[in-house]
Amino acid sequence: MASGQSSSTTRLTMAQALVKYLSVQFSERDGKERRLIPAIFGIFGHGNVAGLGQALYEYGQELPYYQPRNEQSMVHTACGYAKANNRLATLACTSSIGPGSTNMITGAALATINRLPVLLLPSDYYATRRQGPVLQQLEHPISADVSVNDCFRPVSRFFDRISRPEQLLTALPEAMRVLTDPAETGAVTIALPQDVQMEAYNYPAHFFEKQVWSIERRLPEPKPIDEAVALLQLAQRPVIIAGGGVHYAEAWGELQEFSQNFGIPVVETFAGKGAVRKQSDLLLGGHGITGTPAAAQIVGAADLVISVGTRLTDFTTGSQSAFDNPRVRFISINVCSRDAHKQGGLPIAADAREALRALSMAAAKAGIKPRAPYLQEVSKAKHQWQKLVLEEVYRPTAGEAMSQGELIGVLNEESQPGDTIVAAAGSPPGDLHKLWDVNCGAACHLEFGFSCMGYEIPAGLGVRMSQPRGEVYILIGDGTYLMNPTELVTAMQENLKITVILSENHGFQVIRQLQMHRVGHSFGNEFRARDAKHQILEGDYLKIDFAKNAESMGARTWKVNTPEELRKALRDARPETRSCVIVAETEKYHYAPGSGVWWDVAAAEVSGDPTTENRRAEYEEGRNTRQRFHY
Ligand SMILES: Cc1ncc(C[n+]2csc(CCOP(=O)(O)OP(=O)(O)O)c2C)c(N)n1
Repeated sequence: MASGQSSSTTRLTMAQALVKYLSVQFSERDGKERRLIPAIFGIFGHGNVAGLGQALYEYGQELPYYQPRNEQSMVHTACGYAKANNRLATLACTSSIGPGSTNMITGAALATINRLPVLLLPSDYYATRRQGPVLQQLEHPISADVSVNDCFRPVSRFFDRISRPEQLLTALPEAMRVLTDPAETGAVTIALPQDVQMEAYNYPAHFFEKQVWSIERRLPEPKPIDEAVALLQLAQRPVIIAGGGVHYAEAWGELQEFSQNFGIPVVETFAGKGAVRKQSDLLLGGHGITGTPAAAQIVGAADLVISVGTRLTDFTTGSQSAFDNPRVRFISINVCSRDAHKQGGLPIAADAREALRALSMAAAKAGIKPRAPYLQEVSKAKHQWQKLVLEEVYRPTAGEAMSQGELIGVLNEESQPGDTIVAAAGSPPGDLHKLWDVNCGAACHLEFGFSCMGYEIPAGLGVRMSQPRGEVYILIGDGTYLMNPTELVTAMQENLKITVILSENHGFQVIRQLQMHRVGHSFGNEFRARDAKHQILEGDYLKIDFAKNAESMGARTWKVNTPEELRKALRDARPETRSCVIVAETEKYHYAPGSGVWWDVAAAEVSGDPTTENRRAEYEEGRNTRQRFHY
């Protein structure tokens, strides 16, 4: 027993101890404390109703319970909440055994891939095994201790199974440590065998005393800072790629100062969208496959790429084709050493805010100055792109329905400081990455690490739980809406207002666009009936009344066809207290202008179809002429 700890104990079930423990965990950063896990979502079944369900009923005063419609969704809500809180707080999720648990696996993968903390509490088989195989148990033929929950292992940053109640004493502190470690965080899964949840143990009383987990700001070592300054001195064309780490470290001001003081343009990843918050001539917007041509041009010619808080996925590196300058060097600032070492660059394993501060001081001391001709070039690229947006993207095209670009233009104009826009899959996140202008003051919440269809509405609830005022806009395609609209019910139940803008273009059109590039034929991506003659899905477009569907769950709805109607609906929706769904008809095959960045999606190597053969030839040409490896 540690000194100062009393020997008194409290007799509780494992589930009761878990609830009491979570109720007194706090996080702290920069002197500010907050509850680490202020609420729990869950769907009960035989695996948790008499265990964790009973514990929440008796001891859950400080851990309010929320009821979602689907276990996958509740993990998305927790991720949305964690992202909106810059990873300083998250939610817990409890599910029953079997399908309830496995429904959470997609959410776990999303959390871990996006480096977002979530605490998952799937129920598990009977630890005693006295009762023989129970309902929903896997019964693995050669590994008797394996359950479906073992599927969480590869998608969790920490996994444990509590087969004795006292194991909580070591499992929970480790779970909290991982959740609050910026380099390790992700899904933390504690599987709870159904019988052990109800078993009692004499827990030490101090286990239930308030505990504060400090979220570290890892300081950079002086050596890589000096080396980075030496690279900056040599660089003629530096560029910064800003990732989600800028948000999580709340390094917005430091990033803008560093960029401004030394004349270094900034481009953004999806997670980094909005990293530069104030008007800046040096901000070139989203970069990569769905980025702006201005960003692609400047990154392509850069001789020094400074990544800040990004994992550098293929959408950013253009599958390693985006950095054309043969002398390009890389610096990577990242709290996660693995990410800092990517691209064979100079790693600065540190918190983004601390590293940018140190780098700024060292660069100023070394006399680094902006280079005027480079700044002119950057400014020219930016203004050409802005002109194209105003003259082409935000203008109607005769004979066509409203484009998604026009829709985003209106939404951007109607957004206000304090609003948040959420998107995750299909063309909406890509178009927002390219077009959304953060100068309206609204936050842009893009999940593109997993790009999971169905994240948007539940994540919007998580955003709303942390943002009581302002609109929470959710931009989704019709395909994504159909995959997971039901958290609208939770929105009504909890009075968590969200405003969904549904872009109705009659199918998985973003995938059809890719299909036309890499196959050359449309197949299986549009929402069309089976054609009687050819027996394929090329018949009439399906008639789906999305507004009625949303109305049935209690939302106020609009159907709009023009930018003016959309603007009016957005204005009507703002003062509305209920959740709103605006269904906007958009043009099927009208896309925003490309960035010119290549993406490695191969076409079939052999085919009897000349169109597909041509696509393969184009693909090989791209791969052979554009892709390079950096190590
Ligand atoms: C859960 C999930 N399944 C499949 C995909 C692959 N996928 C990416 S975008 C997309 C189509 C999205 O359709 P929609 O929401 O209508 O958007 P649009 O195509 O109109 O942009 C699909 C199927 C995915 N990202 N997530």
